[in-house]
Amino acid sequence: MDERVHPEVRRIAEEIDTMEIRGAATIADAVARALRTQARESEATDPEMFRGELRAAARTLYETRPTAVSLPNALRYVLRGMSATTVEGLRQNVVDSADEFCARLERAQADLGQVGANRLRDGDVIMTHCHSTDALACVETAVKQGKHIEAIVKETRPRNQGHITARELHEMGVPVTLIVDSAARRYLNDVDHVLVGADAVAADGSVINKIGTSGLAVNARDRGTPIMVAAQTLKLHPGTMTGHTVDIEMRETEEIIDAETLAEIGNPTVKNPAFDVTPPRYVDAIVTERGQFPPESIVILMRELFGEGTTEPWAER
Ligand code: RUB
Repeated sequence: MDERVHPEVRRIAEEIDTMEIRGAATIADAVARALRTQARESEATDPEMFRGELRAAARTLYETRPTAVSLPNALRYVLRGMSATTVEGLRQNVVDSADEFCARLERAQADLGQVGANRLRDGDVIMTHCHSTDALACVETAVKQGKHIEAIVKETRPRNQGHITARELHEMGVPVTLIVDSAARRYLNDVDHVLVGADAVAADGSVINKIGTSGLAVNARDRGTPIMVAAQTLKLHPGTMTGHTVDIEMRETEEIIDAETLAEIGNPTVKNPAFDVTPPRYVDAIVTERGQFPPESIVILMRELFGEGTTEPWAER
C-alpha cells in the first residue's frame, strides 16, 4: 500500500472492494469525495509532491473494481483541472472539481429521472434487476408526477441487491412483488417495462450491467416487453470508442457457496462474473440526462463528450 494515500481514501477503497459502497453512481460520488479528502489533508510541500499523492490516491481507488466506468470517469473529472502552480492552488483546484462533480452527478440523475418518467404511464408495471439509483430516479419522478407505478423486483443473486430496490420502492409508495431471478420470464407478461441501470455503455450501444441483465433483456424482447436502460452520461465508456472492451469483474467463490458445501458436492469449479453485456438489439432506449437515445446512436453523444480524448490520471509517471 502506498504510504502517501490518506487512510480515509484507503477506507473508501476497501469499502468499494467489499461492496459496502456499490452501484456505479454511488461509487463515482465516493471516489470524488475521497480525492477531495486527499487534497484537503495533504501535507505536500511542493506541487510535484501534491500531484504524486493525488495520482497515488487515484490509483488506489481505480484498482478496486474494474467494470463501472463511472469510477475512472470520476477520477478524470476531478483531476483534470489541476492547473495551479502552488500547493494551495492545486488543493483548491481539486476541492472545486470534486464539489462540481458531485453536484453535477446529482443534477444529472434528477434530469435523467424526468426523461425516464415520461416513458412511464399511469398504471404501468416495471420489472427491475439489481439496484440502480439512475433507474429508481425515473420511478421516483413518475410517482411525484402522480402516476401509479407497480414493480416486480428480481432478488438478484448472489448478493440480493433487489432487496435494496424493494425497500426503496416501498418507501416511494410503489407496491412491490419480489421474485427469484429464475421466475422473471414467468412474470414478463404482466410487465410494461423492464427498467435497469448500467455500469458502462459501450460505443456500439451495448449495455454492461449486473449479471442476469442480458438474459432478462432477451426474454423481454421475446415477450415484446420494452427494455429501458437508465444511465447518466457518466456511464459512457470512452475507451470503447477506440476498440477497448469492458473488463468484466469476476468475484470470489464464497459469494455463491461456502467452502464446506462446495467440498460436499465434489469441489466443482465455480465462476462468479458480476456483470454481463446486453447487445444493443435488445435495448429499446438509453435514458440519460441529455435525453433518450436508441442504443445505436449513443456514439454520437460519446463523440461530443469525449471527442478530445481522455487521460489516465492514475497512471505512474
Ligand atoms: C450494481 C449495478 C447497477 C449499476 C447502476 O452492481 O449493476 O445496476 O451500477 O447503478 P454492484 P446506479 O452491486 O455490483 O455494484 O444507477 O446506481 O449507478
